[in-house]
Amino acid sequence: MRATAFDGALSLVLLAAAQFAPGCGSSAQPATTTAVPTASQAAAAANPPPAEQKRTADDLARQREELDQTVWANEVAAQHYEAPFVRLWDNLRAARDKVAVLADFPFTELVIESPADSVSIDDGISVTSFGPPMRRMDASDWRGWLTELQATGHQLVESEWHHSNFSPAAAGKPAHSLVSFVLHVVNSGENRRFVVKGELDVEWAPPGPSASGDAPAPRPRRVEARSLRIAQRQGDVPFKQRLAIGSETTGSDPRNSLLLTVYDFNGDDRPDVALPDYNALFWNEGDFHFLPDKLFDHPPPVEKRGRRWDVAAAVVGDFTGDAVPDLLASGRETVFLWVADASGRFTSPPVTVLSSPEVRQPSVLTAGDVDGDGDLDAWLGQYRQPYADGQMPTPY
Ligand SMILES: [Ca+2]
Ligand SMILES: [Ca+2]
Ligand SMILES: [Ca+2]
Repeated sequence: MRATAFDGALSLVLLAAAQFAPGCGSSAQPATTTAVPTASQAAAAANPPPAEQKRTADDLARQREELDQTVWANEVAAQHYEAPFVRLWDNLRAARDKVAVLADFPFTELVIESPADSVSIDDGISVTSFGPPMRRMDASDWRGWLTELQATGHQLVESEWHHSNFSPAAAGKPAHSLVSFVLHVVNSGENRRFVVKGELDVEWAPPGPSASGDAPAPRPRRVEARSLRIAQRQGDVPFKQRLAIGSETTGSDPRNSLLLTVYDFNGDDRPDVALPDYNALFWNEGDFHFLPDKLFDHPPPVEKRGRRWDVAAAVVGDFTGDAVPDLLASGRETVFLWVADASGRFTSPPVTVLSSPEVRQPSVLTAGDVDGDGDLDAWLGQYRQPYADGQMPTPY
């Protein structure tokens, strides 16, 4: 089917098939279409008698406990063992003296590969890979090495740590973890930046006795850093700020904007900048000059919060088939389409495309011809509430 001019009956396909579970992809499940209950059914379901509520809660708690001890047992153990790395990451983020935090990380033996090959890639960046021989350190060597790095001007700016694999202790073999990490290090004196990536193979010490009766805190016995790569570059940072769009043009601080939309709205081959949630448009006049303007003549009729529309997602695309890009945007409960006029301006009031209850907590909106019939379809991803409708995120 060829795209036709917009006639008020927009053939928008909203695929709400990917509602997101918080924090963990493995809990995500495709949403299914369900019948909407009547108001009285919904009220009865939401307010069962207190005794029944307690029974339901007790059942759910018991079910969770059973699953944690069976299906999720390794996951629960993995969460227990990763605690030292979670604490390390939290402390590094909070600390000014990041070296002191690293120096305090408990372990018995640390094994690190040695620098091997180095290759130059684009933009003056060199990448060093590591390999044998292995260098062994105890806690005292480790602290000395960190002090040396600090004395020569190296500063840890930020880091990431992810527990990517866990093997529980079995058949006399200790528990093992694989932790991937990234360190961003700067040496201001040398105007040099480093990105260190690698994996830590962690052998956990056998759990000792615990005075409190709780499971004792896990402690790494041997930590082997491997697959190390260090990318480094000397020189000024290549990106420099050339433009700041301030509150004088948007009425409030646009740093709170959830949406930055870059698109050539008037077809002059210069990309323009729009903040749909601030009803702001900046026409690109070339050489980093941007002329502030309103994006919509008719801003969203509802869901205003302060001077900003509480828009969750937006996408630019020609939904009407006249070769002029339109703008589809979703608030918390309504999806609107602004149909552009021939000059690319949004002068007409928006059309309501979809509203609650189908629109619940939209997070992302994109478009493409999903069904291959020649017109543009839209895809709306929505946040999936934990604990809603009996859904439990355990063990996450
Ligand atoms: Ca333009
Ligand atoms: Ca259009
Ligand atoms: Ca289509």
